[in-house]
Amino acid sequence: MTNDALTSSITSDGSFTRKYQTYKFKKGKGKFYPFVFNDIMGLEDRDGKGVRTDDLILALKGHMKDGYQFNPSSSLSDGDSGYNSSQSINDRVHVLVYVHSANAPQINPDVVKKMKEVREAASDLGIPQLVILTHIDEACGETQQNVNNVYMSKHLKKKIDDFSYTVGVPLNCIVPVKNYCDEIEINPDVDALILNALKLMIDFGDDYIEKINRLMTPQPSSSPPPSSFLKTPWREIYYGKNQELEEYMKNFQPQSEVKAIRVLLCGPVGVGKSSLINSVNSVLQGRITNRAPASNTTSDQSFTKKYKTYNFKKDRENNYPFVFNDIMGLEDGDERGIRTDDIILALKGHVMDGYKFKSSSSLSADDPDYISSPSISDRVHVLVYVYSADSPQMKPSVLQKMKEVREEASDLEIPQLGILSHIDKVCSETESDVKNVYMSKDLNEKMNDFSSSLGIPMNCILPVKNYSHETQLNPDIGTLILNALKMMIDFGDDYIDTL
Ligand SMILES: Nc1nc2c(ncn2[C@@H]2O[C@H](COP(=O)(O)OP(=O)(O)OP(=O)(O)O)[C@@H](O)[C@H]2O)c(=O)[nH]1
Ligand SMILES: [Mg+2]
Repeated sequence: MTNDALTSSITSDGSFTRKYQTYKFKKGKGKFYPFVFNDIMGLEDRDGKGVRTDDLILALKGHMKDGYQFNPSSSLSDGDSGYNSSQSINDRVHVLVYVHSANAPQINPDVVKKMKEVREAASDLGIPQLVILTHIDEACGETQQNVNNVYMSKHLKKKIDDFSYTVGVPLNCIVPVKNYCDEIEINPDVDALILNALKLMIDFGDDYIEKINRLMTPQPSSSPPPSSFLKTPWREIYYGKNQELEEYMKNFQPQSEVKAIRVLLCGPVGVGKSSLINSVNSVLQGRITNRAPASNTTSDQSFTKKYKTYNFKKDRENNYPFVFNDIMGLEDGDERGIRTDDIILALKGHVMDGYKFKSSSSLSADDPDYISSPSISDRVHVLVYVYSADSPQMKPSVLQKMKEVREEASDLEIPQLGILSHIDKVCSETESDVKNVYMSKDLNEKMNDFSSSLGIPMNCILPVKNYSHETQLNPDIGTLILNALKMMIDFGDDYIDTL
């Protein structure tokens, strides 16, 4: 016979147990059973008396330190010495047992309410729950005589049914016991009931721990997710031939006497227009450069505000015979971002280098930045729509603006192509190696969407990764940039030949 947990023989409506206490059970010398019981203060009717439900819930979650002294008028809080803020699975409760006396009158509604609150929290946490109905020996004469009569007592059956109904615990989770109280000898029948209840508790707890562990360890999925990766690329591209492309750029001469092929970049805010200019320059200079200011902040307002021409140094004296024009980004809504009529003026060569765009009004013919009689060189020879593979679907108003520009450019017969940037952001395969660009189904889909929304043929859409965080050149990024650049200048060259 043992008496580790202090019990009270006085019948009172105030709880005798005041502390949160963990009890271990000795198995042998220096050994313990792998289960512990936690005793707490009892639930009482009325607020400010007995254990608080929020304290009970904190205990369920493992926040209550062993030895914590309950305070019925205020709950344990983060920062208290009794609060365990770094609780582990071991500190959590793995089985919640409601103990109720078969000899007690109907449970007080306030206590029922508190029990339900705890039950709800425990259910949310997935903690298995069962009920131990004690004092079965006092339920009726038959059980008092012999606890083996427990499942024959109608009175006890009714008690169990009532309790199940009131608290909402299924009947098969309610087990009757008789605790040792006045005995000095152990009784095998009493033991059988206790052991039966104990078995249920540890089995429930074990199932719960297994469930938590299962949830915490990633399970290998039985069938692999559908692959978004193709076995063979859908478009051929030759890597490792940058030198040939660089040579091509060096030897390139426009077919007509136009000084430089003018490439205009347009597209929504933050898609990488300025970065594309920097990336082209980096590839041509053989080192990372940053001439066109690009913005690293995510904003819905364009960072670039001016019409700016960028040329690229070929050697000490000469520039390459092509220039890029950076402009303000297109924004969602009216009077926001660059105006489409300003882009159209730029296409026709009316916009002076350095002009600062205004969202509220277009460049007018009497403005000093207006070129009234543009030369062929002032005009745009290739229009490039830049879009990010990392962006969601284009906003309808932005798409509408792009379409307006496209219509005008088509009227002017300016060749157009699309550049899809941020390909490294589409999937882990392109992030780790841009050479995978034509094997990603997602990217293929993005390029198709881009093509169909603007009506640009797929073979005029090229993917790139701009230099963004890199401090060194990467030949494969270079290949994509050089391929895009070659298409731009070839298209431009074809166009100026017709002028
Ligand atoms: N990872 C990655 N980042 C990129 C890429 N292209 C651009 N960026 C980043 O995207 C951000 C915006 O790039 P910008 O070049 O400023 O974009 P923009 O189109 O000029 O933007 P506005 O001038 O504001 O209209 C910057 O932080 C760039 O470093 C790319 O291909 N991959
Ligand atoms: Mg910009």
